[in-house]
Amino acid sequence: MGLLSELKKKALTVKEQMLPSTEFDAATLPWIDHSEADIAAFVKNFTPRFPLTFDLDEKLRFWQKNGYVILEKVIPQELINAYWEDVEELIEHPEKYKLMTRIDLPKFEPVQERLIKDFPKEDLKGKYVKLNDFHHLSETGKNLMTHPAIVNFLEAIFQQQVVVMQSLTFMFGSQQPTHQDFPWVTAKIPSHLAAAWIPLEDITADSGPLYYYVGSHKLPKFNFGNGILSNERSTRTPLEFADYLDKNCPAHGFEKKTLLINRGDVLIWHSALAHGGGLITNPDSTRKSYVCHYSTKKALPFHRYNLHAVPKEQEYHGVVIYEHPEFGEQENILKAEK
Ligand SMILES: O=C(O)CCC(=O)C(=O)O
Repeated sequence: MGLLSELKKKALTVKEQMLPSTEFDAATLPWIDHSEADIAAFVKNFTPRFPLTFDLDEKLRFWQKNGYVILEKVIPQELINAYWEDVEELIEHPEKYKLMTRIDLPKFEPVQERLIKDFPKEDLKGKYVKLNDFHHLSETGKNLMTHPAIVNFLEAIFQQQVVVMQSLTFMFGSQQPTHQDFPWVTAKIPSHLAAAWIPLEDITADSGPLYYYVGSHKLPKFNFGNGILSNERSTRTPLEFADYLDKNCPAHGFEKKTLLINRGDVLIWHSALAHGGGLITNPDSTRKSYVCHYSTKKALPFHRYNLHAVPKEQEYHGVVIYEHPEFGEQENILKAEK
């Protein structure tokens, strides 16, 4: 490390220790997170981009109180089938595609994240596989993550142009410890973040379903030793964070719920909703799912793989998706059917 960056790091460390952040910045908070948010007035004046397929007033009230919404039967089955066909093509022919993939198995340590072609093919169909940002290759993935029902809801809560931040595709449950997304999945404005959990099959209780604590977006924020975001200067670990959430959510009366939704439904959750992946109790039970994180143009004016370059923009259903900064030649290599 050069002298200048070392000095910078020291100054930041001191600043964060003296004055650690304890909350999101009120000046950039989405309107609905303000205690005085007037949902009735908002709905009266809001023009959704697409015809509404759910009761916006009811869903916004539910979101404000609970930190999530479930939109039922909004995604067409054909769109889900077409996306899964792309996933199968990828897994059958990994040598053709440039995609970073993570497999959390000890045998792949210390490099558990690699180009998909660098894993043995048989492991790609097993557990602990996370396909990172497959939407870059799959145009259907882009159409699915920007389905009009999702866009209508995100534009209502953010009141700004929505931007895709990342996506994860799973074949099996993640069994991830409890966490909130904002300390990790950071844009310039950490409160400008929401995620959609799109089941690609009906979800069963034995497959390690997602769980979440209802209302936990209002929990006082965890201090990583240097504020509410986790970074290389933090002195507290992800496991301490999980422990804080698992103890304090029940203590605040936030009920733990399991997400048993079906193909066609979608869960959208708040940046600070505590959630995790449940235990897989039947090792054969798959849990095919597509998890997409979104921010706003203001908070994420760059691709998160290259914070300094001006990104190439694409637009799907009004949502900005930045082209992959390194693998641009493979963008949309799997075309959506016309
Ligand atoms: O789907 C899961 O099990 C976990 C996904 C998740 O927690 C996340 O993407 O933040």
